[in-house]
Amino acid sequence: MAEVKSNLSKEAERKLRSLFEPVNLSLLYKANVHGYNSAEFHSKCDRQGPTLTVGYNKPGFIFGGYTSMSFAQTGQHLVDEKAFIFSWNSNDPEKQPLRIPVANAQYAILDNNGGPNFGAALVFLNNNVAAVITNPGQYYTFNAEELHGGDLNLTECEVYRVESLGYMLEKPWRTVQWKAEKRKELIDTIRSYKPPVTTVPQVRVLLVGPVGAGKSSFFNSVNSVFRGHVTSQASAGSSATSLTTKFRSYFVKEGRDGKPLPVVLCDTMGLEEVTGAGLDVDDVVSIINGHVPDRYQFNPSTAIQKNTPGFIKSAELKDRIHCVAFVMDACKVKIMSAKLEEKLTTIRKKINLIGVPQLVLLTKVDEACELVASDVSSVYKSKFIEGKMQEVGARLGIPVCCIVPVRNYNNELELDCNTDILLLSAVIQMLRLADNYFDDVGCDEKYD
Ligand SMILES: Nc1nc2c(ncn2[C@@H]2O[C@H](COP(=O)(O)OP(=O)(O)OP(=O)(O)O)[C@@H](O)[C@H]2O)c(=O)[nH]1
Ligand SMILES: [Mg+2]
Repeated sequence: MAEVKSNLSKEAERKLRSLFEPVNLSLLYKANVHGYNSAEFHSKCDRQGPTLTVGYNKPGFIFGGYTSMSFAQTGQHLVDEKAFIFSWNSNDPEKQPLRIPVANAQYAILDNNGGPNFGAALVFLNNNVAAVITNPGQYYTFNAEELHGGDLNLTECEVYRVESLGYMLEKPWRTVQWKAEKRKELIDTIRSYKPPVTTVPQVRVLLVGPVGAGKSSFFNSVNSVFRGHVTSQASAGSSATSLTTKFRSYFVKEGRDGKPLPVVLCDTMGLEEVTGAGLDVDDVVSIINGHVPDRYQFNPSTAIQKNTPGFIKSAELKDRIHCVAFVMDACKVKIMSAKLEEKLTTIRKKINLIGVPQLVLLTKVDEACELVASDVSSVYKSKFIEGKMQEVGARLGIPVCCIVPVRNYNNELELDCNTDILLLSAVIQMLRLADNYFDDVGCDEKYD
């Protein structure tokens, strides 16, 4: 399934998060995409831990309920002292959301095979229609008019997984010098890097990962650091399927007319969970072996063949990929589907056979943790980000020492020193891994 976008505006999300301790909200289910259908809701939301159900109506009310329990279609009432229902009127943005705690925790949630059901007081997806039933009573006490303004019809219904952001460590678990001198030192190291094999002028790093993970943005961000201002040469943005459809080998240049740096970032189409959609696993192998030309138009239904126009038959070491970066969105790690994980594992196995070193770029650390959003230098103090790094490592079978968090530039115009340091550190890590690769292959250039 391609990327599904949340309906919440930044302001609405901030307001809803204010109902909790610091949390992250990950979208699991969206009725206008997955259908107003309780079976669909259960297939996406059962056994996901705490969730927030959010309904939207025409008058601008955003309302719903929270449960700290998992939906599991037990047919029983779930006891949940932490459950509450809420409402926020987007026409009155200054006002804090209304929070109605459960009055009788024994009946907080009716966990049947219907939609989210808050003690029969607020019921979603009843009869699979785009409307709610409200029934203020002994389990939740509220004024229905205040909750939804009198309009029971929904324009959208979403369910989010609610994950606690945990706490901030006093000491970071990786030490980084967040100083302008460090930034300069990293830039100098990259600028003066030379691959140890004379026939290879530049290290080629392949960026692979799910649709919308931030592959193109990573190139744009690194390029921005060396250009001295934020640029966006590669198209980046949100789209249901991959925005990038061509293979691109991007040179990073220092300044406008500067000479290319010794690293080339190779951008690919996003991976999708279904077969025949997004980047083809066999295309990854061909790219790594240096057979795919720049600007090759990916075809999700067939991988590149020897007789495809442009196919590079006699690829040399300089044409091959010397390091692979799996680009993974920190906000999506938890909800990554088993099918996508399987595809990534298949790719990993194939790359292992070829013997190319790999790392993970964990992107969107700002979106995943608001504490990091307000201060990028706290990235190694955030328990939440540490947890995400461990989790993505476990799911992809990559040790945490090969995982680097990054925050790509996405809507700002000016560079930020700490953001640059994270981006540059990621590039340094790629160069180190490429060095290992060159050590392994030596000067032997005989490849298939
Ligand atoms: N907040 C934030 N947004 C990011 C970050 N990285 C990427 N984005 C945003 O995420 C969206 C997708 O980014 P892209 O760079 O287009 O992702 P991609 O992996 O190239 O996607 P496809 O080419 O479609 O597979 C864009 O709207 C970016 O602005 C990040 O680190 N933080
Ligand atoms: Mg892209």
